[in-house]
Order: sequence, then structure tokens, then C-alpha cells
Amino acid sequence: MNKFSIFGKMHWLPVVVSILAFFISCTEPPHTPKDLLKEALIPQPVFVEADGSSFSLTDKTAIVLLNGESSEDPEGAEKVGRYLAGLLKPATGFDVQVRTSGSESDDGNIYLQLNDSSPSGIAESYELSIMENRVKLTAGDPAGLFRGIQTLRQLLPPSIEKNTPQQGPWEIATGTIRDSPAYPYRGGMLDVARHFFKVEDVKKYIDYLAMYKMNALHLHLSDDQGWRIEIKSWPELTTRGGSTEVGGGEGGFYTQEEFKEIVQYADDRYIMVIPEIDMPGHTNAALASYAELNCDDKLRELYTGIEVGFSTFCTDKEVVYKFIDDVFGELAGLINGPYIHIGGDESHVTALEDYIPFVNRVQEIVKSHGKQVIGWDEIANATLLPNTKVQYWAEAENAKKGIAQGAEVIMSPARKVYLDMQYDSTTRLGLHWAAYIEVDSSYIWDPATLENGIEKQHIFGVEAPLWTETIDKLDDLEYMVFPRLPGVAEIGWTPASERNWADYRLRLGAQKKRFEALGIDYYPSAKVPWSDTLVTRPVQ
Ligand code: IFG
Repeated sequence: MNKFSIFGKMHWLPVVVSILAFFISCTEPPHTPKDLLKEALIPQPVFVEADGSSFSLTDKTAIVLLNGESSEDPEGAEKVGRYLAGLLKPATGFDVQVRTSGSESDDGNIYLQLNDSSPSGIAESYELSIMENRVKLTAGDPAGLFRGIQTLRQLLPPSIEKNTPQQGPWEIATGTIRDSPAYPYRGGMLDVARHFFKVEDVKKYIDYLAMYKMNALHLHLSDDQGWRIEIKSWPELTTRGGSTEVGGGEGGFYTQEEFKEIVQYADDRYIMVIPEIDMPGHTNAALASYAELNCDDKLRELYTGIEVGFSTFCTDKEVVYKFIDDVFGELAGLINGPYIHIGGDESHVTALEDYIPFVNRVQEIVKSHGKQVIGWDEIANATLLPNTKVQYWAEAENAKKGIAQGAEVIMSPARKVYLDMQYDSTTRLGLHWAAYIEVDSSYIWDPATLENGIEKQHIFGVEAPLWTETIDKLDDLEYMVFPRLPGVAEIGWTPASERNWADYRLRLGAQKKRFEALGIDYYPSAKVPWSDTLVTRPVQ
């Protein structure tokens, strides 16, 4: 008997396979972005226009550098092109070629064009034009191209951030983005004095600043608990002053070669490094390294606690100014930007009549080395040099004294952007002397209206400090920095008129998969609708 066997001619197999394929394809279709307006970008660009299709990045895509009209810095465009190729490779597996010449005729490429000015006339501006058959990014300076790359990066699926090959497709919604920063200075500060962070961790922090179009890294290199930068003419500063930290750990310091490595890494991301040597207060590490810096010529003990305001340079000894001149002379030769930060905060044991001439003289020393001064808001009690900038952290009256002298202000209100503040009373890390700062509180403010008397035209920019009395590892840094840092970046970049918490919280929630892809240990604030499925801006 010819029994029908299910293993007869297997005519049924193709039918089963196609039914299975249909159901699989219905479960999780790859996300094909079609609406640029729904993409969750941080900072929110100034102008976005969608045209409803998508561009596909493939293994045929090349990065082609177009010669903009008389661009001053052609190698800048190539540097950005190589950075982009490096960004794309790990997750896509594509060996994206960077071509220093080529025409716009070939389909599927990304074109970078560096012009000698931008339509907005604002530094770091860019225009990103995404068409079905090509992407074109133009800017008036390499930094603008670099900022535009960060937008392009956020338009790709979050899996682009992974460092192992991922499943595509790699599609980008089409349209046009024109963008430029509201403020020229948008920074993050890292206190490496209370707890030392090694070069690799500082580079990671620079990566985070770069992702959100920030352009300044303020490194707090010295304090009561530690001196973190090699000064060849005063070696005890690091051999002794760098030998410990809060809690008594081993501390550490950057050799000048390591510091130059940090500066180069930042420079490659169009981020300037601003070194701070805090003075005349917050100086115990130096006072414990060289007896002559003390008025009584007695070496101080190393300090591993977290009190402030108990130390001061001896402001009436000439050797102190020789010391400062040597330190700033060596530092000035190591940095890529025009600024040196002289601190000036919490000099509680320095008499005001000594503090003022001290700050006046230190500004002249910085100027003699070709750099401009930034200082905490207390320095406004001195006579500020024309380019000196005042960093507002606690006393608005000090900031206004600076404005009265014609100084610009960097806005770092502790109650809004001190990232070492606890989110709420349950946060296991951080302090709360200024405020508990949840994600919404850190975002819902406008630098130009926060304080009467401090208006937009007085403001150079914003900066989010991370003090590290209670932070000693990268995971803890990430927990305090994310998700508040992106909000500060948006405050520095996006005009206040374009910002509101109801919209921002949705865009922030859509960053979840990006944070996870990057291995960022962020604080999952209940204020934010963290979203796994939505990689685009939920419809409002
Ligand atoms: N204030 C001190 C910092 C640090 C901070 C911790 C400034 C300018 C409190 N000075 O902020 O050294 O201790 O939140």
C-alpha cells in the first residue's frame, strides 16, 4: 500500500517556509526612518525640514571631501571624515573610504564640504542635507562639520554605537537640518583633584561631551587633596602632592606627555581643554609639597578629607608668584585653547585686602603667557582684565560685579548644573548643599533669565561641573552625569524659545537604547519616559 508519508516528496516545504518568513517579517520590521521631524535629537537643532524618505548607508558608501570655496583648513575636513569613518566601522563592519576628491555624481556617498564661512556666520554652524541618494554636510569651519557628524550619528539606529558588528539596515530619514549654537561656550568640568581619574576615563568623558556638541573640558587639576599635573620645575607637586586623594587612596597625576595626550584627544573632537589651578584657596596639596609657599615656611600635612576653605598661598611672598609664573608658564605650553582657570573660590582664610591684589597679579601672570583668565565668581571682587571671564556658581552678586567691569559670565549655577548634587535624598552618591537636582530641574531654566541682571548678552556660555568628593570611578561618574549632561548641552546649544521640558523629556527617553549601546550607567530617573521601542520622537 502506497502509504502517504509526510516525508514523501516534501512538496509542502516551500509553502511552510514562506508562511514562516511572512510571520517573522511581520514581528519586528527594521525601523526605516521616514520622518526627520520625529527623530529624537539632542541638542534639538535650530531648523529641521523632513521630506519623507530615507538614505541608506551601505558597504558602498564613501565619505567624499568636496573642496569648498577657499576653505582655510582642508585637512580639517579630512580629519572629520576619518573620525566619521571610525565611528561607522565597528557596528556596520563597513570599511568606509575617505576620498579627498570626488564629484557629487556618485550615489550613496556622504559628502563633506568645508567653506570659508557659514550662512549663519556663527562658528560651529552646519547644514546637513540628507537625500535618498546622498548626504551632504557643509560648514564654515571643521568644528561645524564635527558637530554635524554628531547629528548624523543620532539619526542612525542606536545600534550604531555598538563596538561589534550589528544587523542593518543603516537608514537615515531624508530632509534638511540647519543648525548653530546659541552660546559659544558649552562645557563640562571634571574634578580630578578630589579623586584622580586616569587618562582613559578622561577620554571617555571627552567622548560624552563630544556626543552632545560641547566644546570645552575644564579640568580641575589641583585642590587641597591633590595636585594632578606634572610641573617639571616643581616636581614635589606630583611626587608628594599627587600621592593621595579623598579617602586616602593612591591619588595619581598626569605626566606632561599624558596631559598632552588628553589635549590632543579633545582637540580631535574640537574641544578645548581649560586647566584649572585653584588659588589662593584650595591649595593644601601645593602647601604640603613646598614649605616656602606657606607664610610660616612649614610644610603642611597631606589632606584626604572634604572640608573646604582652610588653605591659602602666602600672598605676600615673592616666591609664591615665581611659583605661579612657573606653573602657568609650563601649563600654557600644553593646552590647545586660550584659557587658563585660576580658581579663586572659597578663599576663606585669605583676607580680602590680600585676595584682591593677589588675583590682580595672577591675571597679569596668565596674560604674560599669552592666555586669558577664567575664575570662579569671587574673582569679580578684584580688578578684572578685559578678557577675564567670571564663572558664576554661587553668588549672583559676584557675577554682576564682573558684568559691571565688562566681563562675560559662564553660567554654572550650582543649584542647577552641579552634577555632584544628589538627584534626590535617596541617591547613593553626591552631595546636596546646593540642591537635590532631578533631571527636570537641571533642564528647566534659562541662563538669560535665571538671575536678574545677568542677561544673554553677558553670557559666554554654560558649564556643568562634576566635583568628585564622592565619585571615584567611571560608572559613578556616568550615573551622576547621565542623564543630566545632555540637558545642559541643549541649554548651551538650542535657543530657549525652542526648548521645553514636555518635548525634551520624550527625546531624552528615546536615548535609552543609545545609552545602553554605549554601556553608560545612567540614572533611570522616573521623570523621563525611558523608551525601548521608540527610537524616534514619540508623536506629541
Ligand atoms: N564648592 C567648591 C568645590 C566643591 C563643591 C562640591 C566650587 C567653585 C563645592 N567650589 O564649587 O571645590 O567642593 O559641590
